[in-house]
Amino acid sequence: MQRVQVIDSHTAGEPTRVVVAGGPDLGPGSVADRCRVFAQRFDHFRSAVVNEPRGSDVLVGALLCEPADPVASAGVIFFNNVGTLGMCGHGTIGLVVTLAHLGRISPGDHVIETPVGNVTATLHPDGRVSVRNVPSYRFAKNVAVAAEGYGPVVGDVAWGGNWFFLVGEHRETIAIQNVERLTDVAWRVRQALNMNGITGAGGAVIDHVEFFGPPGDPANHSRNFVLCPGRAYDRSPCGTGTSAKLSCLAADDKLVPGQVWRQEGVLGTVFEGQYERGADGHVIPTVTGTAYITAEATLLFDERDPFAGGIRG
Ligand code: PYC
Repeated sequence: MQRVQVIDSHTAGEPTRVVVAGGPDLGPGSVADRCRVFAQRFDHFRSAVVNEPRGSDVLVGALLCEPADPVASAGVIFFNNVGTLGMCGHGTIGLVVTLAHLGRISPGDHVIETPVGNVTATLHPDGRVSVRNVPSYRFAKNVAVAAEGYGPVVGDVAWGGNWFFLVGEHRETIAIQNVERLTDVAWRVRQALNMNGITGAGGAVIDHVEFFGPPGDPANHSRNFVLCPGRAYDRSPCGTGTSAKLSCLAADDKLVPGQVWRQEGVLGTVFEGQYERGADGHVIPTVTGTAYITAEATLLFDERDPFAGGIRG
């Protein structure tokens, strides 16, 4: 019987499950190196932690690791129902609140090593967390794609720690009552991108699709719907998706450095974003949100259980 200790939380409605003990030995190397080992050799562990019957499609896992970079106080590998993620904004907020819950960190700045670079998380005295993300940028503007059964869609391709296709003009209503249709449309867009060879830099697969619409609350600037790689939608405004959005706003001169962008997600929860200018036309986004602990648990993987490795779609 394998025992895996986890702490669950949600950030603006989106769940994170941090593996704090019982994870696989990934050997030496950077977190990026160990993420490759995790993806190649421990996919059953990924699936066992986040998929049914112990989890669900929406759950994002976070494997806490020793950092290789001496400036970092923790390392993390994020994963979901279908694979690993580069970075995860809501997950980093959940991780920081988890580490505070365990008494391992105090308010202040904490460097966290991720597979796509270091991020700095600030735990504020009131419990909010700001994540200074990896450099983000718009890769391509106004890219047209024909989604099967839907028609042409125009969007921007941007990096915010994961690859996004951001659609501002469409005929959809961004509302929780409409998530099944939004999921269907966004999935068609994603398939069309992939089938037409539309990628991020270096041929990277665009695996997140983001639709924007007017906010429900006039105090905010926009509402989004984000479809994640495994066809689950993000219940939060998506930290890496908000970072990608900030890079597009900066590229269009619609937001100046330090100006706050209040991004609502489909549930109406909010991340506050702002950016600094980085090198090579990139921006350094900072995204702020709140997470709450929902469970402390020990997962049991019984070798006799046919679903010990989770139910894979
Ligand atoms: O908050 O960056 C994020 C995220 C990515 C996938 C789900 N949430």
